[in-house]
Amino acid sequence: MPRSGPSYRSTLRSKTNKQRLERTVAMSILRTQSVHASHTSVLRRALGPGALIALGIGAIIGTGIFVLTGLAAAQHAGPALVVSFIMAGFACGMAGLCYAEFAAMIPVSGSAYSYSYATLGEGVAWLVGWLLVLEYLFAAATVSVGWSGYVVSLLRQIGVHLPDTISQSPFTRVEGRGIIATGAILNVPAVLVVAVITAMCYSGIKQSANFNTAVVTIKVIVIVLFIVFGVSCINVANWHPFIPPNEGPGRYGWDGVGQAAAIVFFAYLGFDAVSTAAQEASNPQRDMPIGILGSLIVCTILYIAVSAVLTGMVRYTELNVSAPIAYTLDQYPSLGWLSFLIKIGAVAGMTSVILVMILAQSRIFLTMSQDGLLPGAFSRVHPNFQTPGFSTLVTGTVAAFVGGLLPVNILGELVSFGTLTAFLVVCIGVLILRKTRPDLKRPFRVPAAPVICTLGALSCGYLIYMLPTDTWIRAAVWTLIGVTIYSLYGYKHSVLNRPVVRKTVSRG
Ligand code: ALA
Repeated sequence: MPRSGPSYRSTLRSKTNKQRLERTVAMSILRTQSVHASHTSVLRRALGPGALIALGIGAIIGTGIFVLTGLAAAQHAGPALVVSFIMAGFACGMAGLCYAEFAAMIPVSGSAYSYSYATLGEGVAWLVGWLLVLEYLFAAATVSVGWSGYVVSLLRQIGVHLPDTISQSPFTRVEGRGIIATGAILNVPAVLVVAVITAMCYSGIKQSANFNTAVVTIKVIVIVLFIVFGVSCINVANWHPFIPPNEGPGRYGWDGVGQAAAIVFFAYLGFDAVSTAAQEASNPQRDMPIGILGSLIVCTILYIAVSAVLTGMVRYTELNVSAPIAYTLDQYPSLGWLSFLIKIGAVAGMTSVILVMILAQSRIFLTMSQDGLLPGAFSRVHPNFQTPGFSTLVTGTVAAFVGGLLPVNILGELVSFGTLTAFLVVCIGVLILRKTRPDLKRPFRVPAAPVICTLGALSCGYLIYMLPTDTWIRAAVWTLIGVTIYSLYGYKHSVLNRPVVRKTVSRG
């Protein structure tokens, strides 16, 4: 083939153009946002340290402790469920410290999305933002299904029977048969709870926070009552063998303890939602670390105590039920009164989880829209309520739709995948920013950062690895959809693409 002449030159030119285009695309995906590009707060600053800790506890205690503990103990860890809670709490503690450093330094509503934008570039930031939808929006939907289950059973206890056709998911996943129709039409209670909470989030952060604080008080009191009254019923024989011998992949032994840790990780999820309230905190530099770490510490202590008492009160093999704490209390006639209260506490707990998840998701959408990666409507703020109205309505509508149609087992693990990925990126992000911008004012610093951040990243990586393979496949499909949206919309509309902004873009 001749290496000169017009056709060779044209091939060469088109090759050079292609390389230039590839370079431009790579540079655009890697472009970082200045850490000073924090958006001026358009929301009401109404939250002090107490409200922020309550917000964290509101998002954390819910389905995980009231529903998933039983399955994790009965099928995976046995009495060593306590160890699984410590393992998951350790991963979250490391990530929580990293979130605290970022949230005090960059107090914006975008959470892990904004931190990635400042450190790892727009492409990673978009992906993290997209995966956060799995965490917040899907968690709100997942928990609404759990809420519906508890409310239906409570109503039944007082003589009100809701037909399955309007209180169950129309679809479910059956091992070996895939997703099948159940004959139900819609999970109406799940849709209703999301609709009511969305209306509350739409109409003001102060009301939402007050409601959350009241609900959190109820659920914490109920859990403390369980621990206090349950301790006297512990039979230490139930703790033997502490780690039952392995019976196959993920079933008891250390393998099972790890698998249970990946499952109960869901119970911790939500402390990071505090960081999305940074623009509504009265003094974010001081109060963000207090809110994030305070709520995490309170919940870790409660979880470890609950799992020890639970597995001490009954044999772990009996715990494979949907309401393990209420079931355990039912085995002790003298504690029957507490069983009803536990159900009330569980409903209260799940209500506040849905509330904080909807608040958090709408703030992430708001920030992504302010950056140009989502349409402008998402950053519209309601003139009277000072809440991101459109984002809240979209979040609530999609969550209600998903919660009304799909069962928990299709949604739950995806939520953990999205969250763990965000945590992993935040842990790495702290180390990167310490290197690239050591000069930045850090009101809170992760102690022994290289050790803590590396341990945080490794433990989150381990928990991702422990998630089932089909979750990986579904997450890959979700990521692919995200990449497509970014290439068709975000990439072109990014604020960093606008000439006037480009001048101010720097590495910090
Ligand atoms: N941590 C929250 C719960 O357990 C998501 O419901």
